[in-house]
Amino acid sequence: RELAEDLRQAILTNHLDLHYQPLVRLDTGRIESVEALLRWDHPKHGMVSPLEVVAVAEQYDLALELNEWVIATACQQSLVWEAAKLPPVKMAVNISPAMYTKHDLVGSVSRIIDYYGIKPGRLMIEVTEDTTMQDIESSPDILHGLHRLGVELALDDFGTGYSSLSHLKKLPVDRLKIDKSFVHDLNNEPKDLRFIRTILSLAKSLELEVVAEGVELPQNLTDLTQEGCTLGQGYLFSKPVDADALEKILRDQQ
Ligand code: G
Ligand code: G
Ligand code: MN
Ligand code: NA
Repeated sequence: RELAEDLRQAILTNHLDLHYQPLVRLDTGRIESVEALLRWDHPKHGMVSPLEVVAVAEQYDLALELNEWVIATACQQSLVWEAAKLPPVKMAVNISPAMYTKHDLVGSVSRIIDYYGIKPGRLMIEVTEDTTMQDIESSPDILHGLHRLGVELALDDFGTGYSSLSHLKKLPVDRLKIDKSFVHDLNNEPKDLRFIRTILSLAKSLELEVVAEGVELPQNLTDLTQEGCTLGQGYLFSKPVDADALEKILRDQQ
């Protein structure tokens, strides 16, 4: 509860931070987009895991404030990079379950992109497969609503949830992000390799892009490329870094 009060203050006073991790094209190594990841350096407790921050926000009715802070801050950063004439990259943000199920996500995103005047196509919303299942009835409407705004959609942690093919077919998402648990041991786990093959062929038939998360080893890159995966994210390319460090990475790529 004390942490919740601190979090409320941190949101209000802008004492949270976003780090950014590149998603790269596996063939060229060029950055295609960046994912914004929440960081909270608590004055007393030090770094608080984003999972805990999200859990506290969900429990103490701060999900709306937190998610709006994340979306708005990511949009501002995207505009800063655009003004600095850096190579254009899409900005991906994570949405928490309560924002999806209890609040007007479409309304919030709409207001924020209007307010900042960011190109909607520059913004990518990530929701986990599980979150879309929690609100299985309204999911197609929410996602269609976001699509109508022009933002892109990614299904996060894909493969760890229980969504069915028929569920997936109803969701107007643009990309699937294969959970890192299937990627890291690809070379030694025939099951994971078969799983990834299945996802790639499913994605092809549904005309979705696929991102492999948790690419850590050169061998992962080799395996994924061989299987025809085109986008990846992971420590092999870069860990999540602060805005200045990411700006430098983008600049070096010009
Ligand atoms: O960045 P890190 O690997 O520590 O993130 C741990 C988890 O927290 C990941 O599952 C990530 O999706 C989630 N996470 C990070 N930032 C955010 C955020 O801004 N919003 C939400 N809802 N989840 C986040
Ligand atoms: O759940 P989501 O995919 O949003 O979580 C992203 C999280 O994964 C971030 O917290 C990030 O720090 C972490 N991450 C990113 N790349 C790697 C990686 O190569 N290996 C591992 N173990 N974690 C990673
Ligand atoms: Mn994510
Ligand atoms: Na993920």
